[in-house]
Amino acid sequence: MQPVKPFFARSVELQDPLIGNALAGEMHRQQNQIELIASENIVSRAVLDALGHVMANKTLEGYPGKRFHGGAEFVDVVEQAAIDRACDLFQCAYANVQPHSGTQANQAVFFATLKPGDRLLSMDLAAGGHLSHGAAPNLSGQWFETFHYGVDRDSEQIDYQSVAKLADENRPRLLIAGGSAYPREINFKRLKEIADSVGAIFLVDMAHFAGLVAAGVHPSPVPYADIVTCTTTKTMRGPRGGLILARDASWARKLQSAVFPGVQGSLHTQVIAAKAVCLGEALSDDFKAYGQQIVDNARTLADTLLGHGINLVSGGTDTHIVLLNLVSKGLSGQLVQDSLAEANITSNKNPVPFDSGRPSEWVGLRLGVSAATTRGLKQKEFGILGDTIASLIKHCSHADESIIVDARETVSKLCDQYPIYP
Ligand code: DSN
Repeated sequence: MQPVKPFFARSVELQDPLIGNALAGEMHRQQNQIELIASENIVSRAVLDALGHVMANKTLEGYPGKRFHGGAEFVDVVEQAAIDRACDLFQCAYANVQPHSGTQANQAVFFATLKPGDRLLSMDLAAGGHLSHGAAPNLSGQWFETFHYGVDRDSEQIDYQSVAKLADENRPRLLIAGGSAYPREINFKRLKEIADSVGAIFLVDMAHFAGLVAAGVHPSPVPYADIVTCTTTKTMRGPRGGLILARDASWARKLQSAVFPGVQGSLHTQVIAAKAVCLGEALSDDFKAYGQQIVDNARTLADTLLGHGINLVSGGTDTHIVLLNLVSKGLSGQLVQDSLAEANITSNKNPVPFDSGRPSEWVGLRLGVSAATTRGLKQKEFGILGDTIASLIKHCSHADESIIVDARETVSKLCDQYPIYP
């Protein structure tokens, strides 16, 4: 017998030091900073095992039991488990676990439900919407005639009357709810009524809050929406990828062929395995407790920042997202993002409702608590983080190096106290 070739045994560190060092650097970065980007999370070792598995070698097209290539028996087990777990978790009759991302899940829904030139109505980007919901630079904005609804100027929450008016005036074929930076619960029942009143299909993109729905700490859109999409990252705490769900099977045939062969080819087999693991984790009681802790932590962070006189879009949060409006401080989101980064807290600048500037001029900062909650931080630690963030914001107007030194020490202690990955 020939010995196994070094090709099959050499680690990436030995095989490719440039990439190996960057991977090690990324591990160190994640271990030693507090992640507050709302679309990120820290996955389990089991999810990482699946992502790095030889299942990645397998090429397959089609669906379990109906493949175009041989050797599908183990991937079929994995994909069917992912489908069954998704249906169980979200109480729906249909699940497609193949979309490579949330945007591709949305594209498949568009392919199944719309023709080029059809109208869609969705939340605008500054109000918290998403690029793939008809934003001008996105394919969806170029191929469909898009109308946007926003939020009420006072409450900064969805203005349902204006959605109804826009729907009535423009008669969209598709009404979309959900986005990337809306911190409040959405009234799915009201939006379904609006969609029905104009004969529109109702899509909810729950990419950000899917994990909260899974944990039972946020209302589910599944009973109201015709189709639901989400990612398995963010609050779901799984691999990068998308899901399409529907409470009944009426769209199943069109959605199946819209994903494959409509907008995708071979499935990412190892990602499907990781999705199955993450969906299994999300069915556990531990995940329910995790979801509740996310909501508790986000409220603590919001209350702490409000206590420091920092304005929050909509005045608070019902989800994992806390969106700061820095306009009264005379600061840009970029400046505050950079200040937090100096203390090893990672965040992102964001538009706030009615923000019309370029990204460098946006006056919002989006914070999300899911990843730090995965580390184990609870309300007490989020109170400390809120105080630290408030002092870093102060540092932006009144530079004081001791603030950075103190904040770095606080973050370092939290990271040591709540380590990730041995
Ligand atoms: N839409 C981006 C975000 O929310 O950060 C990526 O999912």
